[in-house]
Amino acid sequence: MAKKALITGITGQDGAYLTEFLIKKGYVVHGIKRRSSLLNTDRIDHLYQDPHIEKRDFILHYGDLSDSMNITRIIQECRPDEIYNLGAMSHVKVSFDVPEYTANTDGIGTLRILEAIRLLDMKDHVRMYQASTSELYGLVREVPQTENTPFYPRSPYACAKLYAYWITVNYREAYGLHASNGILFNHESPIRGETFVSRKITRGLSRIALGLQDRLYMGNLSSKRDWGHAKDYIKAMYLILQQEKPDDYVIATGVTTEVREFLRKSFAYIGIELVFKGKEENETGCVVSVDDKIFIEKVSKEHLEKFKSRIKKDPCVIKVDSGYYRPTEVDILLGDPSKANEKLGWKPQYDLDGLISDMVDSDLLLMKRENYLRIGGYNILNYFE
Ligand code: NAP
Ligand code: G4F
Repeated sequence: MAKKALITGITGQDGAYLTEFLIKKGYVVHGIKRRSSLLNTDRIDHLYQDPHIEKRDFILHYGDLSDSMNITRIIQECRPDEIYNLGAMSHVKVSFDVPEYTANTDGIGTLRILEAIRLLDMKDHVRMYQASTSELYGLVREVPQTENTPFYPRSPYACAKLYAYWITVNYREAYGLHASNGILFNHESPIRGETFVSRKITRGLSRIALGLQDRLYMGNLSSKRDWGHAKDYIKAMYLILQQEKPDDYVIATGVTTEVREFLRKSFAYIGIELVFKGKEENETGCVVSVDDKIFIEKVSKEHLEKFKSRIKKDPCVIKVDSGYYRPTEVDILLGDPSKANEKLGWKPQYDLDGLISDMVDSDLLLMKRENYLRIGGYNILNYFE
């Protein structure tokens, strides 16, 4: 019998990669998607199977983490061997705008799954993964952060995830559930949501190079993150659930980088050298040189001259807009993944340069398509992410 996995948040970045990974391993994957007025399954459409086919290994259910009866019914019907709880309102800045919704989905949503497992008497049958986060460390108590570093959440998102973390530990200790937390540091990819900083940069850079946009407005350039690739991180989720005993693990690369440096590296990848001047709201990132050969190889010869003539008039392609600042910021995240290295045998394959090249290559392709549409007379929207 094939193993069955149930994934909440299957339409998200991690849900999509994990589904692909588990199907390749021979799993039958069930996923919970939200009803929306427009289809929101872009990231998993390539896996879609006609519901009329008899033996499917990919099945979607309508549902929502705010609806306990729905969650309980789906778990009862699927009877999964493994549950990956990835569903969440996952944007830190947005959580300040929708704090109650975030607490309900990200915090109580986790409780709803744990309670369903308990009430359905499935604790000896099912293993559960909780998508915990390095945001729990917030105002960090030590650098680097390990499984033993105390938490100090700095946003409604992190507070909701703090509850989810501890309720997972509590159900493990109180009822003997095989429930584990993966404390994952930031992980990105070509299918990362467009409003997270990495994707905002790689999309914005591609649009600037192709003349679809003049500049990028950014928030805090000095914060530091430990960035990895989502393709590596979903493997850690799987490994955590294959352990005989449930436990909590830090998943990180062990390298931290400023947002400013992420920008510099991304632009350099297509041959544009940026220099940053000024402070805080007055800081700008300006083009000081262009490597023609690299730009032509990555973008095109046609766009090189146009780009150069544009930056002659205004070389400052990065400006700061304090509207993107958060009421309370997490200044530095740096994870120590030693436990995961040793116990799970997990090691990331991608470094930051590999991540950036994957994302920029993919966004350049996407934006070239936008440019063809523009040339064909279609209306191209401006994005303010
Ligand atoms: P993501 O791309 O934002 O995906 C979130 C998923 O949750 C989407 O499928 C979304 O559905 C779904 N969702 C949102 N609200 C829901 C609700 N009320 N009920 C059911 N589903 C809901 O996030 P991700 O980057 O893949 O991250 C996966 C998980 O890991 C999240 O829990 C996140 O908080 C956590 N995490 C992420 C990172 C990271 O760096 N990526 C690091 C640590 C922890 P729609 O598509 O309909 O919006
Ligand atoms: O990309 P971000 O929005 O990610 P953040 O806040 O670190 O959260 C992500 O990682 C967490 C793991 O640590 C996850 F739990 C969470 O679900 C999410 O996936 O911002 C990264 C940094 C922040 O310090 C932010 O202030 O980049 C800074 N930043 C600077 N300018 C910006 C911008 N962030 C965004 N989103 N947009 C900007 O223009």
